[in-house]
Amino acid sequence: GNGAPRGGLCAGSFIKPRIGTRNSGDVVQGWDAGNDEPDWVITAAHCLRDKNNKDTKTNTTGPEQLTLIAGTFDVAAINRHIVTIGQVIVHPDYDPNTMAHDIALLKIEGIKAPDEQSDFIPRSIQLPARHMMPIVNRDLSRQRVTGWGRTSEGGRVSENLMVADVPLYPRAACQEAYSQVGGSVAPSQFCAGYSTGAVDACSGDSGGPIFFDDRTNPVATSDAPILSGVVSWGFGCARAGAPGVYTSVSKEMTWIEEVVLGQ
Ligand code: 4AZ
Repeated sequence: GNGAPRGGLCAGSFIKPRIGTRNSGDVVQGWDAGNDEPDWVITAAHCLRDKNNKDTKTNTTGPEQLTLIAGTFDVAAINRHIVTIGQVIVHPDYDPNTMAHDIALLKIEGIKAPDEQSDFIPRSIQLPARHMMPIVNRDLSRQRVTGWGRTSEGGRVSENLMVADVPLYPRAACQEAYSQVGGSVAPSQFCAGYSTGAVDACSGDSGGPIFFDDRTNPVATSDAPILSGVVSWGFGCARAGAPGVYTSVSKEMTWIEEVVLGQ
């Protein structure tokens, strides 16, 4: 996660592209949750835009304005990694009005380990392959969202990482619900939550991951966690009929690979 003292609190996910070769010599691309240091952070575009500045050429937060911490569940812990960012890349089609393409990439310059031994080392989460929906063989009734955001609407942000499990919300019902409050849900977004509310992401969780983690699901086949979405927005938090809205990572893979693999 990252905490910017002068701006808002947001979260993010580490990724690392892995380019290798198969026996045949074909180049294959993968997005492994590897042991190597991550190269990039995926977060939300709205975490990096100054709302008071409407000039899209100048309103993006610069790398030097970001404080990014990692390797800890407790944001106040001293044994945390400090991540320096070299480049901030906001999705070119990010629309602050509809929140479409609310996604950004941060190029990692370096990761400084704490002097005190930390409990956790920064690792990356697996991304879906290009054009492949991340939902193959995954349990749609249960995706896991994490963050240090508010623990209730209007409540306080959390010092410790919080976890919530939410089901995919039917697209038509989500579009219908948000059209009534003047919002919209684009094809590059999806909704998750219960129709009765009660479990949700909230402000401060933005930019962080929603992912399939079948390792923690007793009724699913076990596999590596895979990032399915980025926490983006919602009408309040945990309200009935107002699920969380997420940027779909699988729908953004063409752009991500373009940036990260330089294609
Ligand atoms: C926010 O303000 C925000 N209930 C993030 C997620 C949700 C609502 C608001 C989802 O960043």
